Amino acid sequence: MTARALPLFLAVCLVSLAPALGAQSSVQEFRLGGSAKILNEECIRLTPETPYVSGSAWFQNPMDLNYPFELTVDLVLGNNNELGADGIVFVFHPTMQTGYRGEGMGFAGLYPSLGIEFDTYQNFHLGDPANDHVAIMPHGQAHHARSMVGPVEIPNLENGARHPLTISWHPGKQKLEVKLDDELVATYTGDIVSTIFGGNSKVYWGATAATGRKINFQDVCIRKLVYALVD
Ligand SMILES: [Ca+2]
Ligand SMILES: [Ca+2]
Repeated sequence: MTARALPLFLAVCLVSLAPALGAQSSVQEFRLGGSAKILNEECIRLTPETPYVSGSAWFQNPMDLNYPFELTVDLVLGNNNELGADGIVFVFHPTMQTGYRGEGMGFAGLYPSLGIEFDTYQNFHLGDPANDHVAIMPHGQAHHARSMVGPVEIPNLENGARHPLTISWHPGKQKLEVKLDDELVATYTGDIVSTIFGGNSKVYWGATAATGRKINFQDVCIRKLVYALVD
């Protein structure tokens, strides 16, 4: 090899070490549990308008948090504002396991994990505010005294509309951002891989939802998923 050829050789090596980025939008690539059902080509209905049910949709491939990701979906949190519950949580966890349901929305008790909740029902004993809210929460701890970010109160979500949501992770800046309805609603800065997942960067992600005495249909509609594939 000549000296001139060496930089090109190194560049090819670096490219081949980087994982492939996945970008797709198929509801077929989720493992469904509980009440979750495919609604159409874009959307999964996590819960129907039925009391005391819960559903989960886990993306079938893990991703590597050492690389950036950007998950763009629409959330639909039903039509019942006064009589609606409970909300949707995006969960990151080393396996496709779902946590306790009901007010825990499929997230409670799951260790180690990171959850981003879109909560539409006030549970006083969990420190929920009166309004719909967003929070970033560690390890399945549903009480907001433990929240990493929030609860951040937001306008009513239970209006039947699609609410665009982008969750993005920038490992270089150690920054997790949550954008809902084109507003930045939550930002967490920290080393999630080491502080939450004990150094393990390979996690699955999914959306879980539940109803209680109060009910809503709750959907997640896939728009664009960009993430690093795990080797
Ligand atoms: Ca709640
Ligand atoms: Ca509401």
